[in-house]
Amino acid sequence: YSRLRNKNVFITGATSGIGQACAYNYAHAGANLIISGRRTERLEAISNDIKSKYPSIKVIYTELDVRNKSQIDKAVSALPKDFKNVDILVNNAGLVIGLDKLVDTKVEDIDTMIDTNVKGLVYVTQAILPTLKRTQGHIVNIGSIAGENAYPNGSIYCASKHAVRAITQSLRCELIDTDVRITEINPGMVETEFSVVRFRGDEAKAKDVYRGIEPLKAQDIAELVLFSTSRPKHVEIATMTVFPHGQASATLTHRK
Ligand code: NDP
Ligand code: 8X3
Repeated sequence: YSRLRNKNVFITGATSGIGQACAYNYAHAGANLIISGRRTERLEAISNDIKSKYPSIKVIYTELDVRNKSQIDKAVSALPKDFKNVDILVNNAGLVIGLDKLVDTKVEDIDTMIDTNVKGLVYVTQAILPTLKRTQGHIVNIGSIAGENAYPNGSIYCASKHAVRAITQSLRCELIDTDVRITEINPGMVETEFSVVRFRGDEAKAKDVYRGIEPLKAQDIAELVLFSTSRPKHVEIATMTVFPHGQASATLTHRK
């Protein structure tokens, strides 16, 4: 990972799960960090912890709701001088709410998923892409197996991740004559706060998602994010799909 040393990495949704694991892994590799999310107390705690563990790197945090375009534009233009040249953008912020049939899905849940997973990713990308063109940068979009397969009671989340896939592919075409690379990583089951959010805080229901299977850990995905962004300039990893052993599609699992 020596190519990552002194790079500036901007991570959305770094307060938990995959985004948080990416932050620690990039710090370990000697990259500087701009971590973001809505829960500032967590951002503060994580950035203090990273600073104490990795005193040679620079870390700042910025409160960011990816649904809020003007907040994003302000945060990006207010980046301090040392952090202005973002080299790597990890579009990780995302969520699922509920496991409901299409007809029963509440309007506010539809809006939350589409606004966060699709529009938020687009807004952040629009704000940072001009910089990435200057820095010969890299975008990593965290998609999902739900962007490759669709499953019952997941229509809106699946649609949002199919959109991430389409946006990634369109952008790769648009960026072909630039030095910006773009990678999509599509995980299967990863045990994070994802299912707790899906089931509105019901920890037992969330735990049951991973019954009889050893799920992926946030660390497993962070390793792929670092791998994909540390290849030589001529190597562009387009898509990585990754399952825990025992999962073969969004719906096919073998539980022991
Ligand atoms: P977590 O719930 O642990 O983390 C989600 C992160 O997204 C949090 O840091 C949260 O921060 C942030 N987030 C949510 N909404 C917003 C918002 N409006 N603005 C800014 N940040 C937001 O889940 P994961 O780590 O698992 O999820 C990360 C990504 O991985 C998501 O895109 C998810 O769809 C994807 N994924 C997850 C899988 C899994 O099985 N866990 C499988 C496939 C893909 P905060 O609340 O502080 O804003
Ligand atoms: C998370 C994977 O299958 O729970 O993106 O939707 S799934």
